[in-house]
Amino acid sequence: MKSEPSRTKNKELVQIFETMADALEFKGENPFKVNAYRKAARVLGEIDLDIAAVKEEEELMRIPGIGSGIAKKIIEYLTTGRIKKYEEAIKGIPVSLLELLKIQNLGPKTLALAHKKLKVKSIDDLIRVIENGQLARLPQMGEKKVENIRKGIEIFLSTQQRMSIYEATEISEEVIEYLKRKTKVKRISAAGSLRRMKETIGDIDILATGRDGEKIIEKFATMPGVKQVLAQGSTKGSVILENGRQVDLRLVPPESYGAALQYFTGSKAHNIRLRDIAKAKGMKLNEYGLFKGKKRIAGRTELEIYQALGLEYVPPELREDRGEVELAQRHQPFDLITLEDIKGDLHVHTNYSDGEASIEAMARQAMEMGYEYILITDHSKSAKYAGGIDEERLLEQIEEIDNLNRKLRKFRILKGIEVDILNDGSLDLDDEVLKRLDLVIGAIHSGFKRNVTGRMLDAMDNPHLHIIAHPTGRLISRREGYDVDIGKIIERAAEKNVALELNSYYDRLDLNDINLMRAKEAGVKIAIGTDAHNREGMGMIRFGVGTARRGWLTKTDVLNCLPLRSLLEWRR
Ligand code: DGT
Ligand code: CA
Ligand code: CA
Repeated sequence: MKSEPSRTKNKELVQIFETMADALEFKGENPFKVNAYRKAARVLGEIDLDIAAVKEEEELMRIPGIGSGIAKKIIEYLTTGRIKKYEEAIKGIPVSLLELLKIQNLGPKTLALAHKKLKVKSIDDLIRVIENGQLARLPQMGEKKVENIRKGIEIFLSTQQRMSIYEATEISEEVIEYLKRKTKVKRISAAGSLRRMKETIGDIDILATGRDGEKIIEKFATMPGVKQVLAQGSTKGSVILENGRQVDLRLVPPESYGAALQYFTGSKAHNIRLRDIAKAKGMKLNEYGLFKGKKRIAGRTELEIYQALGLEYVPPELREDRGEVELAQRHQPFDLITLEDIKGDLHVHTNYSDGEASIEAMARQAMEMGYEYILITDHSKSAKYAGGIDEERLLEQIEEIDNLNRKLRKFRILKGIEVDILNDGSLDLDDEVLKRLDLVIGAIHSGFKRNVTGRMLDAMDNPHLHIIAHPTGRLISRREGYDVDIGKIIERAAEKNVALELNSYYDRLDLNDINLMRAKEAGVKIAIGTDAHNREGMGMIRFGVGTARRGWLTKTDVLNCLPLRSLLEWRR
């Protein structure tokens, strides 16, 4: 599991650097410094290298994103078990306070003030000073600000309890892999919200068949990484892992596997609809099968259950009772987009801005994934915190891409940019340079409260812009998103033939399922990109495609299902 002996040093260092970034931000330190630590944390979390095996500073500095300052601190940690600068950074800040910095709308300055004047040290303290009105009475605070903080707390509390789809996927794959290796399970699959590809997951449900259930459940309950066993029998096991996450394993007989998979995949709302349909046909549906009297007429596979109910098979991602049952009754095939339909990644960073890998490395990764093309989209100059590039540097990048394309066969690196939409709605780079690119993505990265809708609409007036990035700006675990009228954006995007992005990064998934349905309805094309900052990041595409499926998208709705030539023809 996650706590295998290898790479524990990486994990410890990720924690340390993240906390350092938070602490320095709280103390009002220079954002570049803060960012360097955040980046180091991300890099260490993602590289394959086990840091514990490193001896030399030089070795570390070869890792993109690790400079000499960070390298020195890592060596210090490996040799002495501590980092002096870390101790300095967190000095005087209680740990519970650092946690609070993850709350949306609660900036480091406000928190520092609440800490000093009202002795706020924990989330409970914070809720108390909101309830009794003390926070609103602090200088420069007021009811509106406090209301926003209250909303932030709600999001914080709700996402603290649920895990990201990324975390849930990693855990479930490791558990399934482990059980396949160590026990005699036959069929095994994730069920529940994870199989439906919901953006956050409460607990992980796994379903399996196999002889000697007791033994299988015992292996499950004693696997590495288990902190507490909630239940252990011959058909069900339930455990809490070291990281606090819950995993349930159920063993069912093969003749019920389809019925159980259907039942435990949910959603509850979808299941209720199916049960009613069964009832109306004089049948009974439960997790053991579909029955006519005492006779089981289906249960081995999900497909035979849907068929016996007179329905088209409904893909798990659609099972939310949002109209899928009615369509299945009319035998409309769903034809959803699949991972194999994706022909390229339309949002990728390189070491020209805040990415960690070269253009060529990202392109090679894309080729390994079987893509036809990749769109390079580094940040533009106003995004200083992300090392955004100016016109001159972009021209250099264009040249490098041209050279690489001459070298690569049957693959095309497309020239692009993730250009900032400025406060006045104009784009951050000259049209003269933008027009030399294959595709231009516009993005809001600052001024989240400043007329975001108007600025996006203005940006769409620029004929060089093709795609709007992460249109609502939400971060699932930490912020609600811009104050944007997404209905207006969708309407204008349809008019102007501008595509909207589905950003596949697990904490964004923006547009979300509901907005994707609206965009599709309006005839807007969707560009699925990963926003990858390294090679591994391109793997996030699976969450993008999962979300696209939840939004009912087919391959004809998605820009990067087009082969290269049609994609280039699509440009206005
Ligand atoms: P989560 O874990 O909160 O992200 O959401 P789910 O959907 O995984 O929910 P969970 O783990 O409570 O239960 C897994 C599935 O089991 C759920 O999607 C549908 C099914 N299920 C649970 N309770 C009921 C119920 O009372 N009636 C029906 N029909 N199905 C249920
Ligand atoms: Ca669940
Ligand atoms: Ca469950």
